[in-house]
Amino acid sequence: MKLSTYLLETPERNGVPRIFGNPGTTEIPLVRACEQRRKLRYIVALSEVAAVPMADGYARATRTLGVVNLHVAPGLGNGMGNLYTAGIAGTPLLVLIGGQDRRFLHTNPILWGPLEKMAGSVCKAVFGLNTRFDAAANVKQALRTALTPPYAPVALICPPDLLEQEIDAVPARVTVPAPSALSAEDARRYTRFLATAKKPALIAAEDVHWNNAGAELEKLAMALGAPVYAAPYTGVLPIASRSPNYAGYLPPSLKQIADRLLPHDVLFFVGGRGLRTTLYSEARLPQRKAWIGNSPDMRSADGEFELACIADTNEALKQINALVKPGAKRKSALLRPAVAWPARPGASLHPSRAIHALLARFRDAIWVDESGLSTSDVRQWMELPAGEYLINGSGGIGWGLAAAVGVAIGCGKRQVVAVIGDGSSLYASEALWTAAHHGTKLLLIVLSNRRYATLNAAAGRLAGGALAAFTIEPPVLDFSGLAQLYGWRHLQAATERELEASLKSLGNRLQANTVLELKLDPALQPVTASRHF
Ligand SMILES: Cc1ncc(C[n+]2csc(CCOP(=O)(O)OP(=O)(O)O)c2C)c(N)n1
Ligand SMILES: [Mg+2]
Repeated sequence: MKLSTYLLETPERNGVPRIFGNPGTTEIPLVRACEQRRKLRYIVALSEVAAVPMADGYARATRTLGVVNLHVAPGLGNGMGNLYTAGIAGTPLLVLIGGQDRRFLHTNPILWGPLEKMAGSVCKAVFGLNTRFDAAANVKQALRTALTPPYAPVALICPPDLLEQEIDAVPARVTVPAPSALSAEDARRYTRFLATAKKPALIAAEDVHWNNAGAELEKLAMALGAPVYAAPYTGVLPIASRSPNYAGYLPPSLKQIADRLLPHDVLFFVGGRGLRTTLYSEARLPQRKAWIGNSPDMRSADGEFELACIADTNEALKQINALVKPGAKRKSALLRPAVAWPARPGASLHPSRAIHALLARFRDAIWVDESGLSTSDVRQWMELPAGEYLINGSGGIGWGLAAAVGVAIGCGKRQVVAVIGDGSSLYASEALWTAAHHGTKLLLIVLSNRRYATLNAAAGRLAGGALAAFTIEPPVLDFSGLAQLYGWRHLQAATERELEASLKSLGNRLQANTVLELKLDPALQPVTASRHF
């Protein structure tokens, strides 16, 4: 068969039904082969900046491998910021990169570039298709590497001249190394370690999502009466926020984390590679610590781990749960910290009251959150199942809108809600086209404060006050124009009454992709705004 067919049929036989990408001449063999397949679909994004988070959001929400196709050097360059994000959040992505036709590569044709070097800076491994003899083995190896934890993007460079050649290979399922459990002795060690704790805390991150370990984590938390915190910037909610032991996301500041964890004597990190924080702050974490997770690249923010094992977190927690003395099921006393509920402000729409109302209205939806300074409000009140709240995870904004489109394509029957800051919504807004083209029914809530309010909050700390550069008006951005450009419905609300009317007009289930633009008074801060720095 042609290598292009093999390249598509191998992921297809391994459960991949979609490839996201922005194609060019080098992708013509691939796109043509895709159009001849019955199941596999090539989902066009209008830029690589949108294609990568679409594949990432799709992968996270469906807990499967995402595949994205990028066009030679500039296309790969456009995708790199969001490949970085996928790597930090630990998403399994196979990145098919169009190489140049090797017959004239020595002439430096347009779009040529150091693909290996570029991809190598944001992918955990880079493979190439070099000859018809190594091609099948390298396709399988790239796929196997992408499916093997720790998850991250894996690149496969695909020169189109080779894709047209016949190879002698049969597509098949690849064998992925089985996830490892703890040794019996290590399982006992963790259990003894937890038994010495008076007030343990569990800190969960992405591995819990990918290993499907939320239920085992909840079981351990119940047995220990320990709260479960999500590590700061965890890209997918690792445990149900309805759980009686869920204690919220840790704030992205070491000082605030230290304050929050002060009542605890033992910290058990389940998954992840450490604590991702925003600005430098001075603080100690004097607690005894243990870690378990998928990546050898883990680090302790302060002090050292007494125990650390690389293992599948679901298997490991099962083993530990089998050994933990079955105590009475205990709820944690330490839950999300209370906040003062804001009074209704005259005619304006308070951002916290708006978020609260929207969470109540769409409590059964999957949420994608890049709402800037409102993010901590969303986390304060959300009551969502594990895996159904997604953020970029890296701090790299411009991911959320396109990721939500990927989530909506992956979870066709579910309502998806994206809540995005006005600034963040404009990095890859062309993703709206892909949603319209595929008839998703996404709700995009744009928080229009005409500011980079998060940066002003940081400037308050670092520069003594807001900076002119962080005001993004004039002109006043009118999102109805954006909605119209891409064939989306547009609603807007500047008061609580208008918000109520908008929600009413949406009905029980959205009938069309809708932008709901909330016109906010920038003087009104989210009630949890101080948690960001
Ligand atoms: C890729 C990337 N570019 C720039 C930044 C810096 N940055 C952090 S927050 C922010 C503004 C976010 O604005 P908006 O989405 O309107 O939310 P708000 O802060 O107003 O709540 C920017 C530009 C970043 N984090 N990532
Ligand atoms: Mg803003």
